[in-house]
Amino acid sequence: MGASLSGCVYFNMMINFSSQIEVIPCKICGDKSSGVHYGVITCEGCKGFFRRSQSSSVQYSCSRQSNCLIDRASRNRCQSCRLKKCVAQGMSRDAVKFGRMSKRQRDSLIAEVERHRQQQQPRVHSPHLIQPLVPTYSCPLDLERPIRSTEVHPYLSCATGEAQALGMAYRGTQRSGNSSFCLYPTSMHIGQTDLKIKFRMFSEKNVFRFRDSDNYCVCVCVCVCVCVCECACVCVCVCVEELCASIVRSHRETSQYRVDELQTLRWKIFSREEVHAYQSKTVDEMWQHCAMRLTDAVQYVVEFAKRIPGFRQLGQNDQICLLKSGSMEVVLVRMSRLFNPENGTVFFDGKFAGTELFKSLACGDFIAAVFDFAHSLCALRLTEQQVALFSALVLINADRPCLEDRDRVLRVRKDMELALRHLLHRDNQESLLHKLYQKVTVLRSLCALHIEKLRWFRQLYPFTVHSLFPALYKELFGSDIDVQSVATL
Ligand code: HC3
Repeated sequence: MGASLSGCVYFNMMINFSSQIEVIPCKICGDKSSGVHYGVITCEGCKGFFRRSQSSSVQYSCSRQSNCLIDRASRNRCQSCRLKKCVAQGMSRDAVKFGRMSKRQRDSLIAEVERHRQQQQPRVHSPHLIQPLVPTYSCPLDLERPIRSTEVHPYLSCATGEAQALGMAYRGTQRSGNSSFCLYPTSMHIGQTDLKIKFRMFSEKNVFRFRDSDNYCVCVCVCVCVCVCECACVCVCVCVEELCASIVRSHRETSQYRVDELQTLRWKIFSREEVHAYQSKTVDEMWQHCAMRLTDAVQYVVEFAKRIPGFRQLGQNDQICLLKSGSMEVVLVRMSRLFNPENGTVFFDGKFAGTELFKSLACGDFIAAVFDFAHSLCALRLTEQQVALFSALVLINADRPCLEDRDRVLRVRKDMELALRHLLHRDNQESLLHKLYQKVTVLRSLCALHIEKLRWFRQLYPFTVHSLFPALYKELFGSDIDVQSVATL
């Protein structure tokens, strides 16, 4: 698995590259780079220079020995040597896009970015005790604003008075006005492995806020807890409300469509003629079309994953493993948001479509099963928050066989479970949890069936898959070794 993961160029790119390539200085002059241009990491200046040099009217010559130093200060002194260096570094007019770099170039670039990433791992300035232990959450508050004690967290004002007096039951929720707040002990509390806590006493003084390496705000409370065994122990807690809010925000920001907007579009249904046009496509045309739509949807899921608290802190191979095995499942969860159970249609290509529109895919059983699933998930009438947390739970799955650091994934997974349980508790819908876990099993079999269909299609149309399918789609579903490990989950 490891070897094949290192070939996950597009995942790597999506996860890391956009932000990280620029940490590598321009290969020509050493100035700050702005990305990969003509196949090489360069600054804007060298990019423009190379573009101009490609005009047929341009001829440069060196007045020295053709070995001029090219750096930021001297780069304009000798155009001939600058161009020579561009070419020597591999710049080429044909390699306009990163995607067109050779595999060797891409691999060495990935390795280089990884080297830089490791060299530039930020130093932790937070309290030694807490920082290595707590997961990181994006904070819904404005981080630039100084935090006044009364607004740190509303639960604190309760905690010092009411809650302290009454004690706060484990998993108990403190309600104040419309909002409820709950501190969950994470698995990282100190000196106690049993989490059966009866009361927890905390005060404002014990709340620490700091920024993690991703500049997220982390809110941690160190508090004295009284366990069921009546011993007092010190716990490190994170605010589960913050965790929920962060996941919901990630979901909102990465949803292709807003549910409320789609409600108003329900009348937009494909006409008979339009459906016929889809049905008249050849099998491979329709597969190619759907593969592209599906790939678009997956890209949003990748973005969602990257914003799940704790996901980016996993090893890169594990991030990729989770995405490879879980992104299709999340697409199917998301599909329920765009599904109209009244007429069994899904929002696809700008209008609502029934199963018949996908007829030319020639895998009616799969499409019917996917629609059935959407129907059954819709029947649970999940809120957007619940969909968000369920999606995170589907993705952060410590049972995926390809994982390298299962324990680390498990810790993030536990946070997702806590968050979902907390939300359902708050919504007074705890009975949903079991139903959602049942859906996970259905998702797995749907994805296995999807892979089976792709194998069948690839036998019939190897060229279409090889040459016309999006690279990301192939990386996700196409490699037999990886696919088998996904399919046998
Ligand atoms: C219909 C679809 C699955 C659902 C996809 C949804 C509706 C999911 C929610 C996203 O926000 C938007 C979206 C976009 C694309 C939709 C997919 C297109 C095709 C796929 C079918 C299950 C067919 C699978 C295609 C195949 C066999 C080529 O991989």
